[in-house]
Amino acid sequence: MNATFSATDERMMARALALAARGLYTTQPNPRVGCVIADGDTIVGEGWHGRAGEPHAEPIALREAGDRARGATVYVTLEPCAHHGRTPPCADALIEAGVARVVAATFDPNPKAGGGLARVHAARIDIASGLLEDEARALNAGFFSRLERGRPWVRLKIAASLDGRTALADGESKWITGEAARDDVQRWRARSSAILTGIGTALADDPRLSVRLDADHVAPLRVVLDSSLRTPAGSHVLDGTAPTLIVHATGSEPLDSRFDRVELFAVDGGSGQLDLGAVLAELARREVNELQIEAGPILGGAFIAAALVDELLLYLAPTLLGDTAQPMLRLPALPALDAAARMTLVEQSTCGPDLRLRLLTGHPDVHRHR
Ligand code: AOF
Ligand code: ZN
Repeated sequence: MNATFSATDERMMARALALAARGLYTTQPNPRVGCVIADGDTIVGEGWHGRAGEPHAEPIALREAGDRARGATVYVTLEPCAHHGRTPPCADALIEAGVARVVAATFDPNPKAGGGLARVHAARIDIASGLLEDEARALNAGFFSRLERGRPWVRLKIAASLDGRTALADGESKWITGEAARDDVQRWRARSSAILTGIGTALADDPRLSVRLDADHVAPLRVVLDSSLRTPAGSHVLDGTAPTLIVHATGSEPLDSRFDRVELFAVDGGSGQLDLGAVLAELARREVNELQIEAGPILGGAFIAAALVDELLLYLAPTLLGDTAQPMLRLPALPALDAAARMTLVEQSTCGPDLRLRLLTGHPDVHRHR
């Protein structure tokens, strides 16, 4: 739709996006959605979706607006839903409230919920869409990825020295980056639907893959790729303190009670390498929107080589570990320099003494926001 938007429209939608972002850590598996109801330049109601099962953004804003919703403009960061899901259809609530115009930043890719704009339009209410669409999609990159591509948005987190080394030759890697960077990682974990690691890291570090953050959040699914089920008894990931999925190769079946408190899933792994596409498809089926990979150079390299990484979250510590230390990623040799894929640097900041870079492997225009 090629609608034209005023400066007020833009300001209101920017506000709706800021409200939507308040659900960053809590809406899983739902998208983060914000809504502003305005009478001209005056905001009369605001709302955002907080948690699946709780009200959507629109009814919250409508409640605040009360009678002032009649004849007003509704700005919503995702097309209003037209379905009876965990809550009644927002499109119907907007029609009933007698609003004059509904502006959506973007369409809802969920086939079960979408179609609300058309329904509103059929009730002779003005509609428009596409305002701050890139920003709205970026905020829910995982939700769109899951519904449009059938796989999560994949973020690979790496902490390395300035010379790109992630551990000493003997495997020691605690701690290359500082506390501020490690706290920052917790926030990226908290917004993720799942955190994935490999058996190498599980054996070497016994990670918890949990979120240690004061802010309210939905605990991410812990995922370990463990082809031949070598995760040792007593590992943190087997402790049952968070939902956990151990992915193994078809044919290697558990014979003991180590895995009693977790779920198991088998994928093809004939050549000793699990089918990563099948892993991602299964995670999408489990409504994983954003997946954060925190793994060693072999598994990280395999995801990169398979072109399954969307975003690189890279922390660089101002230190040098030298060429006997372990590399950032194991990748197949390149035939020539110009065969190396270029990424797009979208953000650079510091975390205490360390540098944080965010890079996208794909479409730079679509996902430039956090
Ligand atoms: C909206 N406003 O604030 C959100 C929407 O299971 P339910 O009922 O919560 O529905 C979830 C679906 O509704 C979700 O997958 C997405 O398509 C849409 N989310 N829609 O109108 C909102 N969060
Ligand atoms: Zn809704």
